[in-house]
Amino acid sequence: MRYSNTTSLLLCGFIACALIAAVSAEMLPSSDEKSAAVHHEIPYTSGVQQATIYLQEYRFEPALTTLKAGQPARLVLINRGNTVHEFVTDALHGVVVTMKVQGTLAEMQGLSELEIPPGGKVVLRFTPEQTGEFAIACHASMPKDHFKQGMVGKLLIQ
Ligand SMILES: [Cu+2]
Repeated sequence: MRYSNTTSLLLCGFIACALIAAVSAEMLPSSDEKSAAVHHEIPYTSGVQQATIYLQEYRFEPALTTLKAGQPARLVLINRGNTVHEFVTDALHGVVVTMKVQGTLAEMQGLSELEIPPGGKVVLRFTPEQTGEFAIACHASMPKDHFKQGMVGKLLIQ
């Protein structure tokens, strides 16, 4: 019961703690919904840049996503493949990221790796800080090595 749907999305590094906290908070009675571990999504405004990246066998679509530094961003990651895919990047190192997964919100300092199950959708909110060209990659290995199959892309922050 403790590990329900949300476990299908496995997280690594910094975010593991944040997700566990968020999942725990989700289980609390509604009066406790405003637990410190769960943050409400930043309200949508017209100043938010938006992008969607689809993950599938064996590529990111589009392969290149461009965001502006200093402007709030909403980045949607959707696995439309038939196997688990990863979103691995250095672009969000040290950046405060609010992540929404299956209705659960969590805020974390930095994000380096996400594992997204088939049909899974993750919404990331953050303000890109550092400009540069950052690789995004999938290092999943089932049924074969996704990285070797060419599952790499770029996040260009200008
Ligand atoms: Cu993959």
